[in-house]
Amino acid sequence: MASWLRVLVILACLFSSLVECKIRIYKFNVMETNTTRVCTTKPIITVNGLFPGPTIFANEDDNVLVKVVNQVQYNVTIHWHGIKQIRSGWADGPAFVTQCPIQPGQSYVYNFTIMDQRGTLWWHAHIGWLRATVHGALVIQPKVGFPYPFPSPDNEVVIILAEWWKSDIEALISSAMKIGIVPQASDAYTINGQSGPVSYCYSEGGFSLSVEPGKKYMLRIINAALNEELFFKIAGHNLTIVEVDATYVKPFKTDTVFITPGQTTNAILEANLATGKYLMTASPFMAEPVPIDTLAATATVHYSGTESSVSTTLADIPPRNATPLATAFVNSLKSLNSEKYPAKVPLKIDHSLLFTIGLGINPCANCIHGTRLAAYFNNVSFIAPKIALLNAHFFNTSGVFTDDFPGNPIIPYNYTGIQPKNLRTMEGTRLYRLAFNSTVQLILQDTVMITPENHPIHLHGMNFFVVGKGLGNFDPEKDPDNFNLVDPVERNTVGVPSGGWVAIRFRADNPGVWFMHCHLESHTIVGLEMAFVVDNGQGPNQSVQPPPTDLPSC
Ligand SMILES: *[C@@H]1O[C@H](CO)[C@@H](O)[C@H](O)[C@H]1NC(C)=O
Ligand SMILES: *[C@@H]1O[C@H](CO)[C@@H](O)[C@H](O)[C@H]1NC(C)=O
Ligand SMILES: *[C@@H]1O[C@H](CO)[C@@H](O)[C@H](O)[C@H]1NC(C)=O
Ligand SMILES: *[C@@H]1O[C@H](CO)[C@@H](O)[C@H](O)[C@H]1NC(C)=O
Ligand SMILES: *[C@@H]1O[C@H](CO)[C@@H](O)[C@H](O)[C@H]1NC(C)=O
Ligand SMILES: *[C@@H]1O[C@H](CO)[C@@H](O)[C@H](O)[C@H]1NC(C)=O
Ligand SMILES: *[C@@H]1O[C@H](CO)[C@@H](O)[C@H](O)[C@H]1NC(C)=O
Ligand SMILES: *[C@@H]1O[C@H](CO)[C@@H](O)[C@H](O)[C@H]1NC(C)=O
Ligand SMILES: *[C@@H]1O[C@H](CO)[C@@H](O)[C@H](O)[C@H]1NC(C)=O
Ligand SMILES: [Cu+2]
Repeated sequence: MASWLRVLVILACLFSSLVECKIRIYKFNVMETNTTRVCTTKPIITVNGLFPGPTIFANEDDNVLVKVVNQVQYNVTIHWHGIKQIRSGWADGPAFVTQCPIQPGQSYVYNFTIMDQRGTLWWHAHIGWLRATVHGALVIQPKVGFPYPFPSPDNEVVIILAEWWKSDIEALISSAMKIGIVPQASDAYTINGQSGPVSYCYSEGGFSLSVEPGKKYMLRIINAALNEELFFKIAGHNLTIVEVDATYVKPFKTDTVFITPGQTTNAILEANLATGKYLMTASPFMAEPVPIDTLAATATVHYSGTESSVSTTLADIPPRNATPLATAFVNSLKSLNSEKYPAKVPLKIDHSLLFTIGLGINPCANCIHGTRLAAYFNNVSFIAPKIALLNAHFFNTSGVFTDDFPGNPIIPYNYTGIQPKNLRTMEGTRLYRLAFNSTVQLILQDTVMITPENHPIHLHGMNFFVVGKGLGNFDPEKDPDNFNLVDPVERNTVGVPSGGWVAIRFRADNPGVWFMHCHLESHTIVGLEMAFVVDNGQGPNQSVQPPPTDLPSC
């Protein structure tokens, strides 16, 4: 873009309360940065030297242009998590799915327009485990003239929850993969980049949120952790949940937020006490008890005028396996489903699919145990291609993927019964093809292969409605009777309960190639991924745009 135009746009944006800002321009330098905030002084990879990275602010309908400049030794891509990318799949970001990586020294302008969504989303690297430190918030304000459908808060605050490793994470993951072992767990959790004053990982006191008595704060909470579902709470306060994954929900009060990696939650904090300091915590959830300490990241809500000597009111940290707490939170989520924001749940279904989810074990000649973990949808462990799937789809390049992904398990069995003897999986780059505007019901069924686990599954390119869930095996005769087709929550990432299932529905109204994967990186990296290919409809308005000229090549 010409520099005079840039200046003009920036000026317009400065007065965005008067003039609606149509174009948002950002520059992301991906760089090595020294940090002393958490635990160690090792260099980390950041955007613009910040951890968490910069917040992108936009309005619904804005065109967002982010020039990403790769100044590090690693290949980089950035994903705009939850942005629907209507016809602009080239800007979605997952490496080898919608683009080749931005190689060291190269740059790429992500160009997308935010349509028909508003709220909190986020962005993160979508290659290797770089997203551990390369992530930030994406705040979408509603269009002018469309106020929030709840009382406006006095202030808004981004709260990013993450995981921290003391050692170099890219080195750790590549050596673990080479010899087929599970990469070591993180050393700490963080709230806005700091772990809080915990003994095992010193960081300068932790994040502090200053509040004034009587005021309302909207917390835009993001779970950017790599491998942990989290509980979030503030001592002495209830929170009112008003939105998840940039869709409005029927407001409800809770003292504990449950949030999986990939999800976002807007919660109103009423500073309804006169004074004091209150602990904010982020602590892990794991349905199956595991022998790991419940370490929590801590921060503080600090009422103005409170002496620093006043002691902090502590929060009860939920036990790691507090499944009822997680379930109660999830069960409270319902779409707002108002006249202005109707829940457009597909009622007629064109594709009725069931994907099993689980972990298996495959032989591996170079691995120390002679085997490695593999993860799958329907027994297929995803193998990344050498060129991007969207490229192959757009240019009809054969030999990159097949479109024969099984819509249902090839060999049905009792998924949550006794563990099968054969733990092998198939490998492949298989996609599931959908006609433009066709409708899908997808049952995501956990299995007990190796161990049942809660998997947060994320779909790119389209939101879905969570119409049902249950424990054990999905029963196609009885379970649909209990589906909520009126006001189910709409989102982009859903936790599949450990040893159970969820049912989602969506309309394939966005042409392109859309990745679907577990948002636990330890599962993603061993193949818990697949993609839908949504064909073009009629004419340019229902077709993938041509690729931008600066799209990286492999
Ligand atoms: C980071 O710190 C190391 C050691 O103090 C120093 O050699 C290096 O130049 C620093 N890097 C940056 C990018 O500031
Ligand atoms: C962004 O994409 C739109 C739609 O393809 C295009 O019209 C516009 O020129 C692009 N902007 C830039 C700066 O390339
Ligand atoms: C939070 O909500 C619960 C349930 O409605 C209520 O029992 C509790 O007193 C509330 N706590 C605060 C601090 O408002
Ligand atoms: C790919 O194939 C489709 C369907 O046959 C055709 O409409 C399209 O023009 C082809 N695209 C290219 C780039 O050749
Ligand atoms: C599946 O296995 C579980 C656990 O052994 C058992 O309770 C259940 O009845 C089995 N379901 C079917 C359909 O056989
Ligand atoms: C998965 O695929 C492997 C390899 O083809 C096969 O041996 C195994 O039986 C399959 N498992 C299931 C549950 O279908
Ligand atoms: C998609 O299908 C629905 C239901 O048949 C229809 O109402 C809608 O107009 C279609 N959308 C497009 C873009 O064709
Ligand atoms: C395509 O979409 C644009 C913008 O929404 C609209 O103005 C135009 O009429 C549409 N064209 C067709 C052929 O539907
Ligand atoms: C980056 O990606 C390119 C294209 O796939 C590949 O050839 C290259 O080896 C990768 N470089 C690094 C540093 O991983
Ligand atoms: Cu994901």
